Amino acid sequence: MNNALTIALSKGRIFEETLPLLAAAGIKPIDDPETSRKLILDTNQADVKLVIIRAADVPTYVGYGAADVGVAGKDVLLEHGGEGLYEPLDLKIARCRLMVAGPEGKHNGQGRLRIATKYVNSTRRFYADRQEQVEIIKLYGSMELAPLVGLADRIVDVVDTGNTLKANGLMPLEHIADISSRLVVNKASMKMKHARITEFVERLKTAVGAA
Ligand code: PRT
Ligand code: MG
Repeated sequence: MNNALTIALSKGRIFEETLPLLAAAGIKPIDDPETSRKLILDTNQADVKLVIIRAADVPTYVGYGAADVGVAGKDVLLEHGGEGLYEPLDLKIARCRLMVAGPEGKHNGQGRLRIATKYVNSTRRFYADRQEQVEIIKLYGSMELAPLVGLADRIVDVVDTGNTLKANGLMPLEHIADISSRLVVNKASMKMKHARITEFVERLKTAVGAA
C-alpha cells in the first residue's frame, strides 16, 4: 500500500515556523526552499516529500489530494471554505489578526464604503452579518496602498505588529478574526493513510503543546 506522505507548505514565515514542528515529528528537509529552486523537497525520510507552493494554494492542493497534508493560515482557510479538508490541529504559528483598517475618521457616512482586500469572502461575510452594504474591490496584494490613492475607503488585511499600517498612515479599526496557521488533511488521505497521518498529527500536537 502507498503510505507515502506529501506535505504542502508555503515559503517564508510558515515554512520557518513549521520546521521545528516537523523536526519533532522526525521530518527534516534536505534542501532549503529559500535557496533551492526545487518545488518538491526531499526529506530525511525517503517517503516524505514537501511541496512548496503559494500560501493561498495550500488548501487547493490538499483539498484535491495532490498533497496529503498542509499548513495554511486560518485567513486562507476562511477564504477557501475548507472543502475536502479536515482541520485537526491549530499549530499556533504565524499568528496575526484579520482587521478592517483605514485612515482615521475619513469616511463621512455618505454612500457605500469601498473596501479593498484579497479576503473577499471573509469581508463579504463580516459586513453581511452587520447588515452593512459595502462595495468590495478585489486586490492581490499591497492593500495598504488603496486608501492612499483613493481606490478604497478601507482595507481588510492581516495585521501583526501594525507597523505596515502605521507607515502608510492607516490604523486598525475593527477586528474580524484571530488568525493562526492550521494543519489541514485531505479527507481521503485521512482514511487511506489513517495510522500514519494520526501518528503525524499526534507528534505535531505534542510539539505544539511543548512550544
Ligand atoms: O507573500 P505572498 O504573496 O507569497 O503570500 P502570502 O502573503 O499569502 O504569504 P505569507 O507567507 O506572507 O503569509 C502566510 C500566512 O502568514 C498568512 O496567510 C497569514 O496567515 C500569516 N501571517 C502572519 C501574515 C502576517 N502575520 C503578516 N503580517 N501574513 C501576512 N502579513 C503581512 C500583512 O499582509 C501586511 O502586509 O505583513 C504586513 C503586516 O505586518 P505588520 O507586522 O506590519 O502588521
Ligand atoms: Mg506575504
